[in-house]
Amino acid sequence: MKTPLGRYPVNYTPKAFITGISGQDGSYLTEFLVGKGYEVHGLVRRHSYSENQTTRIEHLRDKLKLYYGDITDFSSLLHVFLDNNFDEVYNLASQSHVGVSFFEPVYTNQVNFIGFINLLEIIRQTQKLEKIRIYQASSSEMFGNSTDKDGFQRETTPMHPVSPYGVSKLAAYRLGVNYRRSYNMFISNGILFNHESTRRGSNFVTAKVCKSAARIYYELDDKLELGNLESNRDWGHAQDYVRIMWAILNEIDYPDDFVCATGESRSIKELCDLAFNYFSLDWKKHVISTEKFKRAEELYYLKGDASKLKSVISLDFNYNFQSMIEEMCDYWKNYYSR
Ligand code: NAP
Ligand code: G4F
Repeated sequence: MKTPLGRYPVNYTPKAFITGISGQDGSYLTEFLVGKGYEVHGLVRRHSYSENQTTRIEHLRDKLKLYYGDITDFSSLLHVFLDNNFDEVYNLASQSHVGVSFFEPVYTNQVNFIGFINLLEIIRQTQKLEKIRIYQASSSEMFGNSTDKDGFQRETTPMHPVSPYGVSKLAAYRLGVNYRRSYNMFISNGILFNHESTRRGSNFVTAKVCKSAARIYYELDDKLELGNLESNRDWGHAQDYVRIMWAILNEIDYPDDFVCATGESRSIKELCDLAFNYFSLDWKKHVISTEKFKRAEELYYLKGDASKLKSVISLDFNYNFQSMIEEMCDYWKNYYSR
């Protein structure tokens, strides 16, 4: 077995617990931690279609310890933590769709905020606090339409979220800081900007566009309905970003809050241009903007400054925007060619 790099003694097998293990980031993080020799445990929700519970982590199933549970259900977490002492906890569980959060504001806050209180309280009362390190999946959505004068968002930029999701993430972020100070717990917030991959849910805009361009290419569809085309996002790759989550807990020996971003912002129109060009299509002939996919309040512009993080760890990203979108288009092209 490979010895995990970093702060653990040789031959020690660290134990990590991941909420949201079945999601985009959870699945890549699991691969990464298993590759480093961790014993990985994770919380999985019950789905009516059971294959959906673990689709993204099916290839790793025999290496994992999975528990049925829900972060809003205190008891489902309690028995896991009473039975184990973890070295690292990654809280990735989330109702993570911003648009959906306008339709499910209470549930979004129950999962993203109350769920995190559940987790922190159980950790505080059952774990060795001098040992355990906790990563909280905070989000650039917390900034809302707030930027510094130079057009970037960074850790010190005022946070004025414009969605129930953003509000829930800001509440959880502040709770993490509060528990860090109150109880001397090692809790770090990764303020991650958008990150995508072939495992991205296809109701997020990058995957929706790549998937739809593939369907139009194969003449399965002719039109793509999107919402607001005027937004800009700082898009990175999920595989690059899960390495940063780990580094925030393992390569920095104090808990803190860190922005992780590429520092480049792209528009939805640029995204459409790139994805449709991949299929030799003209997006303007196929994409229409409809009210149905517009949000009650929009966040128009994200561009992150990761200087604070770069000053303490190296950010070597394997992907840029173009290579990421091409990989996603490849994936959807192959998917429909079957
Ligand atoms: P994702 O693909 O939507 O995954 C979310 C995960 O949370 C899934 O495993 C989901 O389980 C689980 N989950 C949802 N509700 C739950 C509940 N009540 N109890 C337990 N688990 C629950 O999201 P992601 O893109 O991997 O994002 C990971 C985390 O980073 C999230 O907290 C997200 O808000 C945050 N984040 C993401 C980005 C981004 O651009 N991707 C940027 C900043 C922050 P099911 O599989 O059963 O649905
Ligand atoms: O892909 P999106 O849904 O991502 P959004 O809202 O930025 O949220 C993602 O990133 C956050 C980090 O900033 C995460 F915290 C969060 O969990 C999630 O992963 O939308 C991106 C932009 C928005 O401006 C949206 O209005 O695309 C615009 N958009 C235009 N048409 C659309 C659509 N978004 C979606 N999902 N679907 C559309 O049809």
